[in-house]
This record gives sequence, structure tokens and C-alpha cells, in this order.
Amino acid sequence: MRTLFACLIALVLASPALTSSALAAGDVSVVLNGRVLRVVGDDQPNALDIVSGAENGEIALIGIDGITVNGFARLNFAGVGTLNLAMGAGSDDVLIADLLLLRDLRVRMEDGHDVLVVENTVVRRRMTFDGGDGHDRFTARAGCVFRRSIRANGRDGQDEFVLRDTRVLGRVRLATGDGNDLVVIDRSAFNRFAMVNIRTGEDADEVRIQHSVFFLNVNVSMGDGDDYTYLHDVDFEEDFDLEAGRDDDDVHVDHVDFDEDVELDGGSGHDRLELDGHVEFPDDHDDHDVELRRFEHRS
Ligand SMILES: [Ca+2]
Ligand SMILES: [Ca+2]
Ligand SMILES: [Ca+2]
Ligand SMILES: [Ca+2]
Repeated sequence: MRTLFACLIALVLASPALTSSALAAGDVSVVLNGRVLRVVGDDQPNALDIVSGAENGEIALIGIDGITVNGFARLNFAGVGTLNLAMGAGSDDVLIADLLLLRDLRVRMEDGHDVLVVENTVVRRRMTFDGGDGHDRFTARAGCVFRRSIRANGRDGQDEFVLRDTRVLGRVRLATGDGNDLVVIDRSAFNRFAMVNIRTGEDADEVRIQHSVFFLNVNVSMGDGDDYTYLHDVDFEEDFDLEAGRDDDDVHVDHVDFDEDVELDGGSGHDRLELDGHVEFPDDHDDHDVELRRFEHRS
């Protein structure tokens, strides 16, 4: 297999026209530099699982669908503190599962329609995600804990960010860029250092926040376009601020406790605010600002 691989490399070097067909499977190269494991994809689609290895604390990189890792189907690394991914062009698909990362998780998916799923993983320091161009998806689920900040950038394209069954202990900034984007926060908790900022940019976006609790301020800015915001079974222990932006926006609030200041602003355009089920605003209006502004229809 490795001989075949060397032959393919030689062929590719001899004839640039063969690049895409000869290396269609794609290859990932990995270097451990100190405690930083740097994973670099090529310009083809790279599918990769990064999971806990057989030995205690080891990380296993497993190529999927014929993808190789430094020429092998699977490689293990010990002593990894930071995981740093740059997946290159091509539509890449990365699963990170069951890891304890003592330092950072930094992911750049770059061009192509990319997918990153993080499951049951603890990141002790910072998590960053950059989808690059294309329609990109970032999902954290199944018991993830981010002990410091999360910063995710979608850029152009229709991006999807999902935080499900996840706990965050630091600042959260989700910016999906332009394009019709979706942000879902479900069954998650954000502690008293976790200020949350969501910005969905131009075009028609959707933000769904449900079954979650926030112990610090939450700020949602939907930008231009006909946007939809849905809040269901949420406890905002501190301030909540929503700017629906220009164009015709829908905001649906169902079974939500607002404990401190609330500002829901429809912006310009024909906007609809629907308050459903039990929606609780702070009792003492002298001490709290509650502003529901610029909605044409309220129910
Ligand atoms: Ca790639
Ligand atoms: Ca991308
Ligand atoms: Ca986008
Ligand atoms: Ca928008």
C-alpha cells in the first residue's frame, strides 16, 4: 500500500494533470510539535475520526473511506495538549470524540462544505472553529464541556452551529456570517462566566434556543434578511437582548423566564412577536428594563 502510495506521489509530481484523480482519496499529514498536534488536510475531501486511543491518554487518528494519516490508515499520539486542525480545501468531515484536551482545540475547515462533530469531549482551554467558505456545520453534543471560551466563525455560505447537551464555562461567540444560517442551542448550560453572543449576519437566518439555562448575558443579533428566532423552555438568569434587524422577522417565545433586563427589538420591516405558554418577565419593573419594540404583530 505504501509502495503504491509512493508511486502515486511520483506520478502526481510527474504529471500535475493527474492530481485530482490519482489522489482522490486525500491524505492528512500530522506532526506533534511539543504538546501541539497539528493536523493538515490536503485539497481533497478528508474524512477523519480523532478519538481516544487504546492506551491511557493517547489520541488515535483514523482515516475514513480510504483517507490516510501520514500514509497509514491509523496513527496514535501520546502527550497531546492542543489539537490544531487545518483541513484544506475539499469538503472535509471530522469527528472528535471522547477526548480530554488539556489545552486548546483549534479548527480551520477552510474551503468546501465541511462538517465538524465534537462528542463527549472536554476542552480545558479555548475552542475555535472557522468554517471558511462553503456550507459548514459545527456540532458539539453528547456531554461536551468547554472550560474556557468558544469562538466559531461561519463566514459566507449556509452554516449550521449546534450546541447540544453541552456545558460552557467561558465566553461564547457564534458568528455565522452571511448566507442562510442556523444556530441551535439545546439542553445546554452556560455558567456565570459564559457571556453568549450570537450574530447571524445578512440573509434569512434561524436561531433556536431551547431547554437551556444561561447564567450571564445573552445577546442575539440577526442582521438583515427575514429571520426567525425561537426561544423555548429557557431560563435567562441575566440580561437578554435580541435585535432582529432589517426585513420581516418572526420571534416566538414559549415558556421562558427572563430574570433581568429584556430587550426584544424587531427592527425595521414587518415583524411578528409571539408570546406563548408561560413567559415570565422580572416582577420589579423599577429595577429592570423590559422593552418589546418595533413589532407590528404581537400575540
Ligand atoms: Ca481537505
Ligand atoms: Ca468550509
Ligand atoms: Ca454563513
Ligand atoms: Ca439575517
